Formats: sequence, C-alpha cells, structure tokens
Amino acid sequence: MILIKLGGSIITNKAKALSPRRKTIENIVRTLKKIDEPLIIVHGGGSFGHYWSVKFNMHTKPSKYSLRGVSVVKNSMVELNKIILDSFLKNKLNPYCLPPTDFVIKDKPITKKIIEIEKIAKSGLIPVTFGDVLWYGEKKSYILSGDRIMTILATILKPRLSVFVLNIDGLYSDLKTKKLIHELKGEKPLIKKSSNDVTGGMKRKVVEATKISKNGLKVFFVNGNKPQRILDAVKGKKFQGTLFRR
Ligand code: IP8
Repeated sequence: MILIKLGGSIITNKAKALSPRRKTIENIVRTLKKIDEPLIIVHGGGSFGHYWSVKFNMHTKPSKYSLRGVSVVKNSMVELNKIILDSFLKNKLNPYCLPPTDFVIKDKPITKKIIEIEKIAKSGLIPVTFGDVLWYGEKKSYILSGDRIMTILATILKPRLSVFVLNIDGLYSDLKTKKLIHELKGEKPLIKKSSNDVTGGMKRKVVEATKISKNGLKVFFVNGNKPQRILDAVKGKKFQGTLFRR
C-alpha cells in the first residue's frame, strides 16, 4: 500500500485565491493510474483552505475561532476535494471521500476507523482525505494539516512507501542554488520557517517525513510537475527527489 500526499502548492496556484491547477491534477491522477498497488490519497489546502484560514486567523492550535471562518474554510476544502474526486472519476479511478472527521476525534486518531481505511484501499477503492478544520470541543476548532494526517495514517498502517508530491524537486540544501538533497538517513535537516501557510509549509513536511521515516518507513519528496518521478519512486527506479529513511 502507498500513501500519497498531494500538496496544496501543486494542486492549486497558491499565488491566487481559490485557483485549482486542473491540468496538473489531471496529469498526476493519470500517472497514479499506472500504480498497481492499493493507494490512499491525502491532499492539502493550497489557495483554498489556507487562503481562508489566513483571512479568519485560524491556526493548528485549538482555539475559539470565528464560526464563520470554520464554515468557510470547511466549505472551501470540500470544494477543492470535489475537484480532486472528479478528476479521479474522470480518469476511471474509484475515489472514496473520507474527511478526517471520519477517523479523528478532537485531535486523536481513531485506530479502528483507520484500519478500515486500509481495507477500503485494498478493495480497489481509493480513499481520499484532506487537511481540514476540525471540531475540538468547547466551541474550539483547529486546522489539521494533511501532512499530520500522513503521519497519523503511516504510523498505524505502515504503508510500503509514503510520497509527498510537491511543486519543487524535493528538499534543497541551498535554496539559492537549488542543490537537491537526494537522501536523508536519520538526520533532521534544519529548515527555517518556510512559508506563510497556517500549517507550516515545508518545515511541517520535513518534520512529518522525519517522524514517518523513524518508524523504518521510506518517505519520498517528488515534483508533481514531473509525474513520472512519482512512478519512478514507487517502482524503485532511479528518481529525482529526496528520500527520507531511517
Ligand atoms: O495544506 C491544511 O492542510 P495542508 C488545510 O496539508 C487547511 O497543511 C484547511 C488549511
């Protein structure tokens, strides 16, 4: 089984509010079709969820955020999710929408529900979940990042591989020269706060990828603008990107 995160920066244009990158989504989905293994998909918020989370000043820390904000962020994620689901359907794949409220209560994963997700994936349906705004209780809510969902699912389900599909080639050791780090073995690279994402952008991804790899699982960062690289990583071929391993 393979766990794939479609980052918000690859499926949307983050420079422009509420703008899906339909062609890119299409190209990635067509590539996923060539993977002959059960898949679980997680996607990020990009210029949908993040745009509204910033507007309503909502973050990953549970707090009494604007109720209007909760509704609007949720609605925007449902809208983006529908675009992803439609693309899967159009390409004759069978997605099965699972918002994180289906397997997370407050901020705790529901193991029994997560084990069912694996069964759903193994049946041939493709579970599709996403970063979202979650109810926390006592009128509080919080933003749950799709990157955290990756760790939650990987910790319980131990997929053969986890792949973060990005809008860049992988993790760079130097942002100016774009020198790519091909492999990280147990080390945790130092990343400064990387974007104004409410969930922490690249820094968050590296934290989660490092956590997942500590469990002995392989994690790849690849560029979704070159979907063949997803296939190369999954099929164990020489690939362009970053591999995190223990
Ligand atoms: O883009 C965040 O998910 P992420 C989703 O995976 C929202 O961090 C609602 C901003």
